[in-house]
Amino acid sequence: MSKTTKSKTTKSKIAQEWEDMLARVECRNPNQPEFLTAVREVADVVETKACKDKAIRNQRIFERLTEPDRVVSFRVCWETDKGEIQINRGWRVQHCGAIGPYKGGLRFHPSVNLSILKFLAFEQTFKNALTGLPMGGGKGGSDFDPSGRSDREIMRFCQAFMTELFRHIGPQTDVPAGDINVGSREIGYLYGKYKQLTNTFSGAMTGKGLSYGGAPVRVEATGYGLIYFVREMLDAHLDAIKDKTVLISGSGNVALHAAERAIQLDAKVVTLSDSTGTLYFKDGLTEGHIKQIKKLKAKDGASLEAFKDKQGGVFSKTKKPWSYKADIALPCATQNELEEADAKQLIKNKVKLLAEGANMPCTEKAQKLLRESEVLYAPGKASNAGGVALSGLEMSQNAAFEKGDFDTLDEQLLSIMKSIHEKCKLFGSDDNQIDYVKGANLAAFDKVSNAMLAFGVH
Ligand code: NDP
Ligand code: 2IT
Repeated sequence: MSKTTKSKTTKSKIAQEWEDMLARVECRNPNQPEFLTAVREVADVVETKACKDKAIRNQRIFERLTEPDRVVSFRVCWETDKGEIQINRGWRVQHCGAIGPYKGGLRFHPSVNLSILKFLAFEQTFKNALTGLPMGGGKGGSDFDPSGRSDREIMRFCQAFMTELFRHIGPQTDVPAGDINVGSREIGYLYGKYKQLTNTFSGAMTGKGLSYGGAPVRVEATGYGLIYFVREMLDAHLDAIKDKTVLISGSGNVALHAAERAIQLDAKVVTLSDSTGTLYFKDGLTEGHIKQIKKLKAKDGASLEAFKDKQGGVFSKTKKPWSYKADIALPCATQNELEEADAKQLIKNKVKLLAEGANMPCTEKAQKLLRESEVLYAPGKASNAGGVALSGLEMSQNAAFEKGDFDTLDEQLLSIMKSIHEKCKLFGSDDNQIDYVKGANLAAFDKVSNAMLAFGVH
């Protein structure tokens, strides 16, 4: 056999093994579309490295990463104000502890299931690696629907949830934080119960209130970090955020703080949305509007439609933000909220940049279209890493028994977002173009796989 034929045969055997591995992952995880989509995105990017690098290939590092270290599922039983018994399901997915304690948020939403939490935990492992801080990946939550629930009911649910979760977490083991429908109030109830059950006061959770160990800027960090990342992307392409028109979806923690920072940097934010529809302001929202919307949203279940100061603004129950013309699109609500047709519309409207504030907001088909177009596209694991980065700084603060100040932490956040952009550039540059999906996934995989190789087989 000639040398070339031999190397071709070897190559195709390796490619076949990779395909078989992906088929096994699909087989082992039936009915988990979100998880499989997240795996496919990383697999596509790291395939060459994972196949070429003998140690990574022989040690089956990528396949190991498709199986969470541990998944805990538990019953959450609680009582409504009327004394009715409610039963929900709670989970914690401890995905990968190779580079630090498991770290990631908790989500309370009726749509939560194991596929969604496994995708979020998988993504979190790579996102956390990009921050440069020693944090592994995890995610948890419940199918509990908080809408329409009283404050006391939320408290009882959080306490019941922590009564089971507390035995699986700890400052050196697993450090949960917030995500959809888990904000400052819920973290307070959860952490209070943890503290009581363990008789400790430690950094076992982040996103804590400032009076009990929380870090300034944690609340703002995901949205602010997203805008810092967008600024780096524009800067790398000789452009700037000033005067850019911006579409934002969602009106929660990430969306409102992204809007706030963008407005402060003289961009024109024209949309926000929620599960009831989209609010459009042709001349741009002001910081005053954002303040009012924050107040409105703090009221349980309030829809954006109830936002009264609509001079110059319109609310549509049917339109998505992506139907409007703009330079920048920032999906900040939830997974799969931006579909193929939306991506087509954005491309047709000549959007310049799309950066994900939410986790996996673009469907697989939408992502493909965007990556094939001229649009600068940043995946969430890079562009929304500011939140967990600040969580990492909160963990350091707690471990050192210290308290950070707003300006210093904001500077640190900026510097972490810049360093993530640098990693994307380093690992994702082709012909002077930055492929952010390639850069983010390769940089993160490089770090996680190195650690896993060091530990040997387990
Ligand atoms: P919030 O609960 O504060 O806000 C979520 C927003 O998204 C709300 O406006 C909500 O509308 C909307 N939304 C949620 N689910 C749906 C749905 N199924 N359809 C339409 N709209 C929906 O959550 P966050 O802002 O914290 O999180 C938003 C996204 O950002 C999530 O993907 C999260 O994983 C991601 N993320 C969050 C981080 C954080 O630090 N909080 C860090 C990194 C990423 P409504 O109120 O009507 O339900
Ligand atoms: O998706 C995310 O990065 C978060 N919800 C934040 C996680 C954290 O631990 O701060």
